[in-house]
Amino acid sequence: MEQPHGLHFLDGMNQENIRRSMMEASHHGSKALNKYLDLSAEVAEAMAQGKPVVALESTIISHGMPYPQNVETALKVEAAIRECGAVPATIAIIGGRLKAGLSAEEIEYLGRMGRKVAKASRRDLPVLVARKMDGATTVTTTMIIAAMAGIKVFATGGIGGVHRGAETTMDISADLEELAKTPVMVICAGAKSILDLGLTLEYLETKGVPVIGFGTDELPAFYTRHSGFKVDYRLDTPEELAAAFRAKLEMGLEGGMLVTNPIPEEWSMDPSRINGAIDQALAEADAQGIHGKEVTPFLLARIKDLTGGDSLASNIQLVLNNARLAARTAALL
Ligand code: PSU
Ligand code: MN
Repeated sequence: MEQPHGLHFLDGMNQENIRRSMMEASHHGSKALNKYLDLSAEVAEAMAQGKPVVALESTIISHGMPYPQNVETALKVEAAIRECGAVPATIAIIGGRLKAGLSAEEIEYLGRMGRKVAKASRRDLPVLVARKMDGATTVTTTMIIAAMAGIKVFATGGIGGVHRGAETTMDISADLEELAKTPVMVICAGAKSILDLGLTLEYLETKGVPVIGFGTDELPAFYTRHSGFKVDYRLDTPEELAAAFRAKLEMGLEGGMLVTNPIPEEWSMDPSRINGAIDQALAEADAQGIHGKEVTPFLLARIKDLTGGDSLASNIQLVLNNARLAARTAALL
């Protein structure tokens, strides 16, 4: 696969031209299911042939990791999915088009733009599309676009949830609502303790979202394998994940399924160190009055800085681990 371009990739080029050429390139061979949706040629072909496809989000690229590791990771994750015999469909909004399947240039573009790209949740879609803008998709919008494209399995790092202090801020991620209504299996490494994990599980229970531990009875806490909270069910194989999700779909039960896959032991972090960084980041966010959609990106960036980049290395490994499980599971659906 082509490596990300060097630092000069966007220099001196008019952004509008780049966007137009990217759109023309990916209009080719795309099969429109929804008039706003474009599948890449590779994803369209895989869907037509019934090959396994795994959706990937793009906010993790633009807002979740720094450049250039974000682009390198996104390409590595795609390669890992291909090695497992599935086709990756990285999802984003480019020039107002909903995209399932990005080119390496589009991934580079989102990675370079970073937090200048709109972080697009469900409420952002109408205006971004009407204005022909770009947007990086969160778990929520990646699920929406994956479902439009007919993709059933989605791998990411962490999901949004009920924030600590939500009883006064009402900061509850739209990701939880989407899991309640959109039929996509989301494979993640649990949730970071920037969230209130107990309240997040209560919310998911109310909304009827199954929370599965892959090979564990305990909800993993993203950087670590332990949170002290139990999952609803432990399933041990991709076959069991596929069977449970198929049963859900065939019963006509709306909504998705949350699979939490613990970070591999060798990459898990020391809990007291990571929790110290999380507590400090939370205190800084509070002192600086960070709120709304800025909260999660602010915390992710601060945690990375406070751990001297170690959290980034763990983050990359857990995403790869989730991508491989997603590819194996998608092959069974
Ligand atoms: N948690 C992570 N990494 C991420 C995100 C969350 O560990 O990159 C991103 C995902 O795109 C998720 C979004 O859907 O943040 C949630 O944002 P909010 O809390 O504003 O709903
Ligand atoms: Mn929020």
